[in-house]
Parts: sequence; structure tokens; C-alpha cells
Amino acid sequence: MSRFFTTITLAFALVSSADAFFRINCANIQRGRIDPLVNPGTLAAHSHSIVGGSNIGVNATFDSLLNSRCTSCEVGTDKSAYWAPTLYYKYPNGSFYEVYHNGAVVYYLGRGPNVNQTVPFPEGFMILSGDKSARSYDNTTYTYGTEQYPGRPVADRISFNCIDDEIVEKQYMHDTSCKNGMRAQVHFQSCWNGRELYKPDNSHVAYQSAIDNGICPPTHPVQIPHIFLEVLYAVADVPDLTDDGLFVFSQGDPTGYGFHADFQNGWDPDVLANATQNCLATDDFGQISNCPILLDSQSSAFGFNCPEQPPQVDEPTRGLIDKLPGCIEITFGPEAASASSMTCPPSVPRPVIRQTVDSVPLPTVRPAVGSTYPTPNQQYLGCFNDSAGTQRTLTAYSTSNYSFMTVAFCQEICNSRGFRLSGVEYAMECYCDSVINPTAISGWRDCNWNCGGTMDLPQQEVCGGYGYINVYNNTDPDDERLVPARAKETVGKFANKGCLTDPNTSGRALLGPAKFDANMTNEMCVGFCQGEGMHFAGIEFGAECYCGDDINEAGGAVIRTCPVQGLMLCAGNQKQLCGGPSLMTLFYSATL
Ligand SMILES: *[C@@H]1O[C@H](CO)[C@@H](O)[C@H](O)[C@H]1NC(C)=O
Ligand SMILES: *[C@@H]1O[C@H](CO)[C@@H](O)[C@H](O)[C@H]1NC(C)=O
Ligand SMILES: *[C@@H]1O[C@H](CO)[C@@H](O)[C@H](O)[C@H]1NC(C)=O
Ligand SMILES: *[C@@H]1O[C@H](CO)[C@@H](O)[C@H](O)[C@H]1NC(C)=O
Ligand SMILES: *[C@@H]1O[C@H](CO)[C@@H](O)[C@H](O)[C@H]1NC(C)=O
Ligand SMILES: *[C@@H]1O[C@H](CO)[C@@H](O)[C@H](O)[C@H]1NC(C)=O
Ligand SMILES: *[C@@H]1O[C@H](CO)[C@@H](O)[C@H](O)[C@H]1NC(C)=O
Ligand SMILES: *[C@@H]1O[C@H](CO)[C@@H](O)[C@H](O)[C@H]1NC(C)=O
Ligand SMILES: *[C@@H]1O[C@H](CO)[C@@H](O)[C@H](O)[C@H]1NC(C)=O
Ligand SMILES: CC(=O)N[C@H]1CO[C@H](CO)[C@@H](O)[C@@H]1O
Repeated sequence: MSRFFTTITLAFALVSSADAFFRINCANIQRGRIDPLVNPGTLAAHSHSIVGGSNIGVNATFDSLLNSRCTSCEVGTDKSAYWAPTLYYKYPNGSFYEVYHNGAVVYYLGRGPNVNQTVPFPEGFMILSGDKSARSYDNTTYTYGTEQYPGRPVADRISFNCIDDEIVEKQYMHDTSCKNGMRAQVHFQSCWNGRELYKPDNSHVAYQSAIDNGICPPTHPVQIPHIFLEVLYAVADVPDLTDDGLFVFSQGDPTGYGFHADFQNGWDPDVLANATQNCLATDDFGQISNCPILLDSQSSAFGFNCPEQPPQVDEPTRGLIDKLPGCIEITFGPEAASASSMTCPPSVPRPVIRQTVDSVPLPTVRPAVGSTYPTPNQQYLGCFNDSAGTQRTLTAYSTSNYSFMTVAFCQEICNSRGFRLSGVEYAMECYCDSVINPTAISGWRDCNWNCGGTMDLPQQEVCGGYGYINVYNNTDPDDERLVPARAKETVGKFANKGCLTDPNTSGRALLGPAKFDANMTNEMCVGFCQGEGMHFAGIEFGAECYCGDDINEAGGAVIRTCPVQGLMLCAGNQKQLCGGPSLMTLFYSATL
């Protein structure tokens, strides 16, 4: 299998046309001693890292998963849960540290001569693959096989890749000094007996003859999608690594032979049926973009939109902890770990399982292009591309605020600054302008990140995507905030006479009384000069007011039309202009 996952390019080169699959990226949804397959309703024996539907918990069922508010996997219609043991590093002083990983990658593979007979997982279907007590390689237990399709050691369902300059794959944790992470991998059974949805000994399912390929045994004739799960552990990022430390999985396994993973179906049945039929047997190279039914609900924002949930089991599993959760003893094998080394005696106090209320799916508002949202004067113009490498779609102003960002929050930011156009991007960013950059193109479907500020609301709205922006236009002709700043036409008896140059070579353009005020406005300066008994009032550089009865023409001052650009906002009124550098906004009245 390693051939797929070294790089995408390599996968493209090596995958044959029979090797169809799709790949779903998932972020963590919860961690802790939860395993509704093996220990429904109660504490699991060891700690798991779980990805998928947000309703995962000790009582999770097909219905509760399907009802999850969201999934931490990129396909929104897959609310299944997938989990694997948590990996720890044991320091020489006995403390444990949880090894960082950011979720899992789940592959759905279509393999073997009967791939076109693959049926979707039934509702309520569950599988566990692997054996938590294994501590050595079992070379005697084989999958079903025939001469044409030989069997293979079942132990090959587990493998580890050390991602370094060279990638080496073996069936155990053979190397933990991997610069770019250690990847643990599990193949699931893809043959079903057609009867039970789950049996505690997993005898309702069997492996294909070659595990990731081949035929199903006659006892388990129904071919189901083949799940292959990968978790990439950042083994090199553990602080204070020493030669005397030990990487150990949560079931007390320092070998890796006991790695395992669970799947609890939470797929929208129609979607899984469609994807099984159309995307597993054809030549699609793992791209969700080639599978229309999955693309419909695909979001690159799965981690943002569906963040990790608080742990239901009230005990520490993250960071630095003083023992493995659940009385787990470390056992090195080669004999299988005993049940007692992985179980708490009844005398040990049990952590509380927090009562949680199953969530329900949240609607996401997606206004149609041309419609208004959320108020009747805000017209949605569409999803535009907005790559950081090119000029942005809206360039005049931008800000970022994850916890508060909503469409309306950004509209207010932009409109209050005088910009008609507002754009939300990347869940948290807001861009403003009066015009759209002509290179930007609308009509994209990649605006699918929920706004950070709607995280806790009963309804979600969309705030762009990674490199994509939702643009809104405030079309209200009467919105005062959008009227560009300008000088007043009249202030009382005083009329605006345009601009007066103030070359400042031989005295000011107006030689009477003057004042500076941090709250300067047109009205303030006119009022001041009128009070001083002067006929001219001139405002310069935003906050300086000059008065006079004559213009200092000898000093080079002349009246001219005001320039379109270069005038300054009044220090005391952002909607008024108050001259500029060496230039006055001029008011005059013949009578006082
Ligand atoms: C054990 O060692 C680790 C790594 O040096 C350290 O972070 C931790 O605090 C130590 N634990 C105790 C209990 O001293
Ligand atoms: C499965 O069906 C597809 C589409 O009809 C076909 O291209 C492919 O060859 C079939 N695969 C097998 C193994 O029969
Ligand atoms: C299985 O492994 C054992 C122990 O390493 C070895 O002695 C035996 O020959 C192996 N059997 C097969 C069939 O490879
Ligand atoms: C599968 O989904 C695609 C995309 O939504 C749709 O066009 C197609 O009709 C569906 N096929 C079946 C068999 O339902
Ligand atoms: C799980 O279900 C049982 C039986 O309905 C209930 O007693 C228990 O409180 C539930 N646990 C949680 C954490 O919801
Ligand atoms: C939008 O995409 C076009 C075509 O790929 C590109 O030329 C343009 O620079 C992009 N514009 C932005 C704002 O990203
Ligand atoms: C985000 O917006 C809120 C509400 O306006 C404000 O209180 C907060 O300071 C802002 N945070 C940042 C980082 O700007
Ligand atoms: C935004 O609305 C205003 C007022 O209706 C209109 O003049 C302007 O052309 C619109 N801008 C865009 C980019 O649609
Ligand atoms: C400007 O106006 C504000 C608000 O009216 C006031 O608090 C401030 O003291 C004024 N500043 C000056 C320099 O007059
Ligand atoms: C040559 C001249 O008139 N310079 C004046 C320019 O303005 C400053 C500040 O008002 C005066 O200090 C200079 O005398």
C-alpha cells in the first residue's frame, strides 16, 4: 500500500486502472476512553483518538452519528466515526506525553475481481480491525485464499511507515526516529457474511484474500467498501526525546503489533450507495473532485467547521500525564498481552462519563447570487477567487477576527468605513473596497468555510474559503456611511469657494487669526472665523483653521478647483474634507 501515499504524484504514476479509491481527510473530533463497539454505554479499556461525526460517544449509534451537528471529515455526508489508539511517549522518569497527530486519512478502496459487486455498508454496520493484545507477528493465521488468489498473513493488516529521506514499511513500530512522522496504517475487512451488523469477535466480516485486494471467502461472500486508515504521528516533535524513552500505544503496546482501528457507519445511505457504485470501481485516482456525490458536501474547512469536542470521559489523556489512562500496563511480548494487563480491577475508581446531549445537524445559509443577505440592502455578488499570490479581490481595507466574524460583522466593518463592498474569507477575514479587482472571477464553489462567529449559533453561514471570498454589495442609495467624504457646500452664510493654495513662501494664504483643533470640522472653522469677524475661513491639513479678510495674493495664494484626490478628512468628522498639505478648503461670506 505504501506506494499510494508517499506523494500524490507517485500515486498517480503507479495506480492502475483497477485501483479506484477516494480519500477523505479528517481532523480529530474527540479523544479519550470511548469505544461504542467494544464497550457500548461505558468506559473503554484504553484511550482512542477519534475522527468523524460530532455525536461520537459511549452511546453512539448509527442514528445518533447521522444526526451529528457536523463531521470533522471533509465529506459532510460521512458522519461515520473512525478511531485508533492514542500514541504516547514514556519519559525515563515515568511520565507520558501524548504524541501529536492532526487526525486521520481514510481511504475507500475498490479492489479485486468482484469490485463491481461491492455493496455499501448497511445502516448500523461496525467493524474492528486488528488485535489490541498482539505483541508479535502472527505468521500462521492466513486469510482465505485459492490457487489463483492466494491468502496472506492476517497480521499484514497493520503496517507502519517511517517517513524520512527513505520510507520504510514494516508490520510493527520498527523505527520511531522519523523526521516527517511515523504513519500507522490499518486495513479493514471488506467481506461481509451478509447477516450481522456487528459481532464482538468481528466474525461477521473477513479480509479479502490479499487483504487489500483479491476475493472474498465463501463464508463472507458480500464485498463491502475497503477502508484503509492512516494516522501520522509527529514522533520527532516530542519534547525532550531521549534514547531511554519509549513510544507506546494506549493499550500498553510498545511494539505496534497491537495497533487496531474501529469504524462505525454514519454515512448518509444514499450518498454511500452512489459513491460505492460510481466512485469505487472506476478510474478516479482518489480525488473527491472526481466523485460528484462526494464533492457536493466536500469542505476543506472540516477542522474549522467541526472542531474537536470536549472529552466525554473526565480524565486526562492529553499533554503530560502520569500514567496511561485505564490501568494499562506496558507489555513487550512476544506473547499476547493478558486481559488483566489491560483492564482496571473493580476497586479502581472510574472517571465520570459526562452526560452529553446529541446534537442535530445545523442548517447553513447559502444565499443565491443576486439575492440579499442578511438585510435587504446587502446584495450577494458571489464567490470570487482570491489567491494571496495575486492582487486581492477587494484591496482597500482588511481585518481579521475569528470569534466574531459573520457576514453582517464584515459588512458593518466595511460600510462604516465608507466601502460599499465587503467580503468574507477563510472563516475569519474581512476585506473591503468600492470596486472589485477586474482579475477576480466569480462562480466558484469553494466558499464553504463556516464563519468563525457563527460557531455557537443554531444556524451557520459561510465566510469564504481558503483563497475564496464571498462578496456583498451594500446597494442602499441613502446609506450616509457610503457617501464619500466631501467639504460642505455651505456653512450658514458661508459658501464653499473651492480650494486656496497655501504655498507658505511669504506668510500664510490667510493672515488673520488661526487655530488648530484635534476635532476640526468645516463648521468649527467657519464659526471661529465668523466670530473673529472675518469673511474668509480656510481649513488646511485636516485640523488647521486660518481666517482672513483678504487673500494673501502677494504670498502666491490662488483659488483653484479642488483636486479629486489628496484632500484630507477633517480630524473631527470623517465624512468631511478639510484641505490638505499646502491647500485650504475655502469658505467665504460677504456679510457676517
Ligand atoms: C518527566 O520528564 C519530562 C521531560 O523531561 C518532564 O517534562 C516532566 O515534567 C517530568 N515529569 C515529572 C513528574 O517530573
Ligand atoms: C467495473 O466496472 C467498470 C465500469 O463499468 C469497468 O470499467 C471495470 O472494468 C469493472 N471492473 C472489473 C474488475 O470488472
Ligand atoms: C513463523 O515464525 C516463527 C518464529 O519466527 C518461525 O520459527 C517459523 O518458521 C515461521 N513460520 C512460517 C510458516 O514462516
Ligand atoms: C449519483 O450522484 C450524482 C451527483 O449528485 C448524480 O448526478 C447521479 O444521478 C447519482 N447517481 C445515482 C445512481 O443515484
Ligand atoms: C448512555 O445510555 C444509557 C442508557 O440509556 C444511559 O443510562 C447513560 O446515561 C448514557 N450515557 C451518556 C454518557 O449519555
Ligand atoms: C482569479 O483567477 C484567474 C484565473 O485563474 C487569475 O488570473 C486571477 O489572478 C485570479 N484572481 C484573484 C483575485 O485571485
Ligand atoms: C473582535 O471583535 C470584537 C467585537 O467587536 C472585539 O471586542 C474584539 O476586540 C475583536 N478582536 C480582535 C482580535 O480584533
Ligand atoms: C453596488 O451597488 C451600487 C449601488 O446600487 C452600484 O452602483 C454598484 O455598481 C454595485 N457594485 C457592484 C460591484 O456590483
Ligand atoms: C474632541 O471631541 C471629543 C468628543 O466630543 C472630546 O472628548 C474631546 O475632548 C475633544 N478634543 C478636543 C481636543 O477638544
Ligand atoms: C516662508 C514661510 O512663510 N514659512 C512659514 C511656513 O509655515 C510655518 C508654520 O506655520 C511658519 O513657521 C513658517 O514661517
